[in-house]
Amino acid sequence: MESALTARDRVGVQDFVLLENHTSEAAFMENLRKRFKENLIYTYIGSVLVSVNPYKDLEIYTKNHMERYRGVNFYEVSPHIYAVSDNSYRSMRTERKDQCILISGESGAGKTEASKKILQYYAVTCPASDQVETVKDRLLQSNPVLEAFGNAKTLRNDNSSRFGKYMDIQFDFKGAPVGGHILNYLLEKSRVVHQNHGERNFHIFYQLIEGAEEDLLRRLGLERNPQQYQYLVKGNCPKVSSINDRSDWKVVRKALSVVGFNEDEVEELLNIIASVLHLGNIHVPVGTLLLLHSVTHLKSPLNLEQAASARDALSKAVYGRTFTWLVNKINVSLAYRDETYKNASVIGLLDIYGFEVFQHNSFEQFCINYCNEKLQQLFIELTLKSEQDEYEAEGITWEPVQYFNNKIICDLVEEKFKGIISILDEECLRPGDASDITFLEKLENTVGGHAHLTTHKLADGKTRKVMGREEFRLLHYAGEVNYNVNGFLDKNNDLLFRNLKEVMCMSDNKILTQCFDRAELKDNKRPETAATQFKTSLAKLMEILMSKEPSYVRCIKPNDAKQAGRFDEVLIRHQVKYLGLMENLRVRRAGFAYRRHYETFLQRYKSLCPETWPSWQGKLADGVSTLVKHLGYKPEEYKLGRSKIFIRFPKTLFATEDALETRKHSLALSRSLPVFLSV
Ligand code: AD9
Ligand code: MG
Repeated sequence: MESALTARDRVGVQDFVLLENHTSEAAFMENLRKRFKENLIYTYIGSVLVSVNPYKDLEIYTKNHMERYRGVNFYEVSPHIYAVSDNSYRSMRTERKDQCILISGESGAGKTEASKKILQYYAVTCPASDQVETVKDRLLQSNPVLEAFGNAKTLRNDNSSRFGKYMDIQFDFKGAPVGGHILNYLLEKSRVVHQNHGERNFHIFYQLIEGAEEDLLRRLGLERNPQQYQYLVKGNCPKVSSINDRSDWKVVRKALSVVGFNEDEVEELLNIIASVLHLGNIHVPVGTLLLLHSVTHLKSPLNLEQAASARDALSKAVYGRTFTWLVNKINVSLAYRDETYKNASVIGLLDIYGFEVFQHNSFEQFCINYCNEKLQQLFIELTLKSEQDEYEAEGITWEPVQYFNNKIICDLVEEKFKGIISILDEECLRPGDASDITFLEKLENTVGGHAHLTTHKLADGKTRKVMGREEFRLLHYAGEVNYNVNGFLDKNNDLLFRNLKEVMCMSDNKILTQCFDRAELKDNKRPETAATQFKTSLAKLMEILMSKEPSYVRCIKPNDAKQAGRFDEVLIRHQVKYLGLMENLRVRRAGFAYRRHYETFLQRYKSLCPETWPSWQGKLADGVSTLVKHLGYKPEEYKLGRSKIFIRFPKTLFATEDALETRKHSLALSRSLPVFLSV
């Protein structure tokens, strides 16, 4: 049998707090690298799960694996997304407290995959009844539907989420999933009408064209060739090697039925998708479609460019609203119906679009990266807070660790009056000569001196050559991004000609009439800008998350080539830095590396002390105290809290583990390897 020590040499430690040289970034990286090479993509920092995208299918998500993690303590098995799932589930059940699992990391790091694994874990391992089976299916099948309409190939990720998603899974008192609810955040609508080189439109367009039966295509007036459609040729990338649009179509088509769409509804939905494509080809005379009708019947005459932009605005509005309608429709199908379930417990799953930087970054990247700042801020506040709370609850003194707090960047973006969003809104509402450039000028004048913002103008009036005249640069927690202001005002205003809205309201497509409500026409109030709506919805999301007990999955992208087996040191070290993993580790270690409930600790090590073996009859705390004294723990090595023992150094625990191992060997027990050191 391989000894514990050599196993550690080969595959590293399963929890970074066990690293001997815990402040060294090199040791951290080495551990991550060792494990990655062995296909061990998961490692803990205490209870935080660090996950490195393997870019290949690993045999670690089978039903057997799920069983292995079911009802088992976090530390008794090797790190896994299932361990986090199970831990949240058990906390929800035993402590009756709502949970949330926050998955973060940059674009392509594996957030969406992680969230799917969690959902699958619950679907398979949680108790069920007949009715519950339908709910489980619907929960699972909502994914392919939303991904078809809300994900797309970008340069960073072939299946990139272009909307933010927060999903509540509701459980009844028996622990069976009984319902769900999805909140969606700001879809990147601009993709409908334009894609950068090497990128695609949303998957559904290609799936429909490649996969639909001849009949259906004919009814929709579509040809089986994406190149025919202006909205699909901008990125010059109709095919992606990792994607099979035709088989995906089948999956999505089936999923639509599972989540409760009847044939008519599917047809109406696809009609809208087809109409958007036709709209993009507006110069082609296909007079029968209602959507075209609307553009050609605009009352005010428009020049060519204006007409194209009005058409694109309509396409974006139609697609965006249909997406929201789709989420609502899924929510109706996921809503639990039984009144007795009113007091359901909840596990929330957050899977947003990850931080992204391209050559050209616009309003969409600004919103996406702002959202990531907010999530990072939450992580900082809650990891510090929960650690502090635990020491407090257990009556243990705490030594704080310094973090880089990205609140300063969040404030820069969202502060009232002098935040970037406020300044942008001001320009959007200002009549007269307001433009993207005047917005940039205002930004320079108001926050030009901010440590996290730069423009091409220098304080001495000279200009900065490396930056474009239309750009501002934000120094985000995850790195620098240059944003081009072109289009910021239009995208933030997100306005649609009134005539177009009117025509939409008259449509005989039932989905469209739900998307474009007549009441909206009467309302002359200016709608809130896109950025402000986003800011408000993010603030609400933070409140929701704060009210729950959080678990974290920190996803890391190993390389930019989307390749298996490639561990790019520079890229990964950068992520380790900005995700604050070293600080996270330091916080964990500044106080006590380990904490265990008295009962767990005693149960595991009682055989090492004659007074606690085979069982301890007195108070648990006294038993633990007797045990550690017998083991020779020095007073500075541990503290006894109200319900847990806190151990300062990993080596103390290692020694105890070694003692247990020696005893096991001497008893020639063939039981499994020690839990804390197993991989
Ligand atoms: V984005 O911010 O939405 O652009 P994500 O969601 O972080 O991004 P995603 O989960 O979509 O990334 O992962 C990207 C790709 O990496 C997937 O399509 C898989 O091909 C691959 N991946 C990610 N996680 C795993 C995994 N656990 N096992 C195998 C994985 N492949
Ligand atoms: Mg994603």
